[in-house]
Amino acid sequence: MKNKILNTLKDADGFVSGEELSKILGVSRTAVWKHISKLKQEGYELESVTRKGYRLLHSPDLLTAEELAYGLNTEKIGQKILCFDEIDSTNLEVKRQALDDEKHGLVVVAEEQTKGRGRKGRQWVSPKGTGIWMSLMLKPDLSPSSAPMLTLVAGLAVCEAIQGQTGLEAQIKWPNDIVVQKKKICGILTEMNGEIDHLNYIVLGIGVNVNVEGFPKELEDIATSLKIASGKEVSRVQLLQKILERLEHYYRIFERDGDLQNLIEGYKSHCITYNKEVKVLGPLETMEGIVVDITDQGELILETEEGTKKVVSGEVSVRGMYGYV
Ligand code: BT5
Repeated sequence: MKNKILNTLKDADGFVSGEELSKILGVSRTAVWKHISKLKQEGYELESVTRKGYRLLHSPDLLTAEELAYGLNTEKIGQKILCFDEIDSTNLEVKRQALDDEKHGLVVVAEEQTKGRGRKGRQWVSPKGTGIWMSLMLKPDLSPSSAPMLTLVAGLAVCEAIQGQTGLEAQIKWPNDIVVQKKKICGILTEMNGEIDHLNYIVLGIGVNVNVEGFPKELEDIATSLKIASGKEVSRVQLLQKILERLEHYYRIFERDGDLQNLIEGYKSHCITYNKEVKVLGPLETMEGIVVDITDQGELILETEEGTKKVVSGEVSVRGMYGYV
């Protein structure tokens, strides 16, 4: 009911009388008034004027299912959104949801993560109310080997959403960092559940430092937020919606093609690792060279002194970034 009132006021873009609201919703005017008071308590700024009714002046930037659903322009991704005030990790929650056979496109969002994770069990700092900490469940009709490519698909989507929403230039550090002003603003963690030859589902975790104002000492030199970089507060609701919309668009192309053949040029144009001198910490060896190409499977082609090498995964340091000189 409260949401219906909210959506009616948002759609109206002006005053709606108490009488009209009670008619539309089929409840008494006292009930309408009670819901309005509740909305005010939640941080919505509402003006009430005698004989005119109610008008919505400002919505708080809360990551609630209602706020995120209003105006979201996607068909599958985000058609169900679960929001938590606090959670261990949104990736873990998607896995728990999967036990109930959740559908493709489920999105889990939290205001705060107490055990936010990066790759290889590293920590992801996720302070309350200032970031987008979310995970998606995706069920592509593809083989397990295609899973890592989804990190690149998501990177492209986040990069464009950030640029579109803030005007800041965002770049991708292969494979899973989004970088603004040479510092990390977003990390992506892609996990897979499946068997050797069958993919059950993918958990795509995305963490964006939106309005974070400060970082722990050890991250100060490598991390930034959209607020720090632009000097302005950024709407998490609008950015999250944009990310989901761009992601659905690119995901469709990726699922149709089964690889990145139609996305890789766009990816390269944002990729800070492309055409750069890098050091790769692989599982077996460390390599240095220049990234001369990125394949349709998302692998780096590295020109080294010992010849051309293909990099499928690993930690990549780009010269001039994050303290690598
Ligand atoms: C990542 O790992 O960058 C993937 C991060 C994914 C986070 C999202 S949030 C929603 C979802 N739920 C989760 O539990 N995780 C996902 P990696 O490349 O391993 O980078 C981790 C490293 O980034 C850490 O070791 C720190 O050095 C640094 N780091 C930690 N928190 C950060 C932050 N908020 N901003 C920038 N850098 C950070």
